[in-house]
Amino acid sequence: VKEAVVRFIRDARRVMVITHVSPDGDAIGSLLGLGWALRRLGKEHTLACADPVPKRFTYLPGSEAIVTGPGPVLSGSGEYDLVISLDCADLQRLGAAYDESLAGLPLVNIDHHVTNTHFGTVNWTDTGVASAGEMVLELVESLGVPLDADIALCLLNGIVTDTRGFRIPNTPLRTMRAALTLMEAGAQLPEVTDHVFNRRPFSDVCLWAKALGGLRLDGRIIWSQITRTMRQECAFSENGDAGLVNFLGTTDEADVAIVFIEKDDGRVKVEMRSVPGVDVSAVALNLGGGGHPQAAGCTLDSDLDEARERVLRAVKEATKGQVRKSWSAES
Ligand SMILES: [Mn+2]
Repeated sequence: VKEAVVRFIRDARRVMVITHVSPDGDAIGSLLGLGWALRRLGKEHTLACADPVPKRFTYLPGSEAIVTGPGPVLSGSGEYDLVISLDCADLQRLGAAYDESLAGLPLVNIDHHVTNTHFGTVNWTDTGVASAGEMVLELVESLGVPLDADIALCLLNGIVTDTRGFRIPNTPLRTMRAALTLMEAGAQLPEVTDHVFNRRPFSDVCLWAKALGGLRLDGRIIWSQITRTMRQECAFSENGDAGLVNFLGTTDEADVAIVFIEKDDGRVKVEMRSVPGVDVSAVALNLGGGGHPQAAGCTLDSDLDEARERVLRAVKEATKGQVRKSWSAES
């Protein structure tokens, strides 16, 4: 399948590359890494995302060239001959960046999520890697593009984000090897780690303070919610949870952490994390979302109260009988 992807890219003249809404460090990193590779190949291209690049990733080379929303992302996009989707489990996650003018074009789907719906003309999915960044690294090698420090930095940003700094269980050894390759090419791991984990604006901390005020522990589920009012009061301009769900996921007494986020359009975004042994990806998929066994999410067309009740019920049902894996157990 990768060979087919390489062929599509080689044959293309103008490429539109899109990553998912509410972009994380792997979305932005893999988008920019592939962008640099296309530039080295002399391919005209546009890098797009429906939501703005989070501030902590603007240190990545080329990030200012990413075309973003809110609102319509593209205009007059008729001249493209190939669309590439990166780090995206389904078509809806491309959001407003995948507009009607692109719908007739071949679509290459490059992703590592278990819940990928194979929505592309070509679907290169690999659930054996931790990040889309690693898939782009393979692509860079297959395309014969020399790996330079710019590409390496962007792709390492993806790996570090999706492995949470090499801390998630079952980080494949090949992921560690890919990281080493990127470091040998000039990417600085401390620089990436600092930007991904050690930087947050006051608006994030303010939001945590407000959200933690309504914290609940319900059985083995810890949850909290972020309202529109909280975001306004903290001048928090993004649609995410500022990483709160990862923090809640560290609670000893909980197996599942959930943050309910009231979006500007009134819908509710649900972020879920779970301990190894407990799977939240199936629940997310059932509710129209997707993700990984230990990190998944969805967006619901209902108010906060209704969304919360529905999700809590579904998670309790789905995780019944599942138990936290202990470190001595064979993984
Ligand atoms: Mn990813």
